[in-house]
Amino acid sequence: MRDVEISVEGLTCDHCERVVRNAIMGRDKTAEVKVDVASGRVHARTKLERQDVVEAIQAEGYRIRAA
Ligand SMILES: [Cu+2]
Repeated sequence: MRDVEISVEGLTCDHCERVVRNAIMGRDKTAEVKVDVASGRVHARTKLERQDVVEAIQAEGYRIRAA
């Protein structure tokens, strides 16, 4: 398990939060996901590589903010 921290653009509401959480958990159902909509910060404790988490979020149409 690793901690992955990603900044995501365009998170606005509970729906976005759910979409992001489900996108990550669809690839790792044991992941612990925290989404802070206000700051756009997504934190996941997961067995996935960081890039896998990025791709899961991008696949839902969200952009990753450059670090
Ligand atoms: Cu939303």
